[in-house]
Amino acid sequence: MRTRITELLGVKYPIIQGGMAWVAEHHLAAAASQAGGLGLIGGANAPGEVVREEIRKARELTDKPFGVNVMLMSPHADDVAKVVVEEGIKVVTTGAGNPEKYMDLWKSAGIKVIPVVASVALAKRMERYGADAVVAEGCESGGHIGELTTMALVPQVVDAVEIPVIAAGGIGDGRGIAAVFMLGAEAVQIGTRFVVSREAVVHENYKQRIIKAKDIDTAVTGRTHGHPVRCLRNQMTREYVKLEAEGKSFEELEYLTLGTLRKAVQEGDVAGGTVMAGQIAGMIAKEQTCQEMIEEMMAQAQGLLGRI
Ligand code: TUI
Repeated sequence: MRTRITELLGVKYPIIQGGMAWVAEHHLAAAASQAGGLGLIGGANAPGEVVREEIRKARELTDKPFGVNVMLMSPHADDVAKVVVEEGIKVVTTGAGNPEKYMDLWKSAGIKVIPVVASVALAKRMERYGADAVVAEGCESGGHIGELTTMALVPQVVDAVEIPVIAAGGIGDGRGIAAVFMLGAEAVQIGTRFVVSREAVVHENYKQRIIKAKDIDTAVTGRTHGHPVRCLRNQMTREYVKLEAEGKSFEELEYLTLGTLRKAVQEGDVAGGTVMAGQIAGMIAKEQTCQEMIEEMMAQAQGLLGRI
């Protein structure tokens, strides 16, 4: 399955592993790239030097291309933006904001820039600023989300821009890949399923919570402050909803969320921690290697698309 995205990125398969905070570190990024997709290191809230180390460690594990996701709400975003240039990273994705102020720096360094967008307006703006592609991410995703579903967002973004569109949100198997190709996407970005990959250095409790999740087990916190985050329902989300109703400030609530994501991913506190996951968590039944996942999904997608 060759598309403009496989050509642009120089990858075998049109699958990008999401640059998830705390989860997308060098082991996962290297494994996803090694398996023929595009792995991403998630910059999240990490300082530039930590991201530099992650890049160097990933390079020891693979000679395939991988990228870095720059989380624009991070206080270290300016530093991370420079580190990716200094380290010769070829692909950058961005999330949770508008990356305009970094576009010139990255484009002049020859970096392929792929902003994650949740609206047609931002997609068009990013194209004008020289983006090479966009990820259109629907609100089925885990983590920080926009308003529209993947089904509604992807075809509208495809119609609005000339650059290739990568679909994200609610995709967990080959059926989802085939479906978004029908909507005009030329690749997919997948997060939640890769959390449960063998290579993801994520606490076993977190992986098991995703494996045991049912379709209706995610909740969205933070809607009142305009920063909605999807995660699995637990003691933390109940507490958050309570504090949100009491009118606590965005800063207080944001602090609660970010600190507790690390607690869930690294310490396995899946009750008091934030267990970010998308709506397809209910479809994930077992841990597999990145290679097993990618090959299974591609075979299923190709079978379906071949029939049409
Ligand atoms: O960024 C993500 N997902 C994330 S980031 C993250 S770390 C975090 N944790 C807690 C609170 C906040 C952040 C966890 N998950 N996905 C990409 C994405 N970007 N989804 C939606 C957007 C988005 C939304 C609005 C991008 C731009 C935007 O508007 C920007 C503008 O200025 O118009």
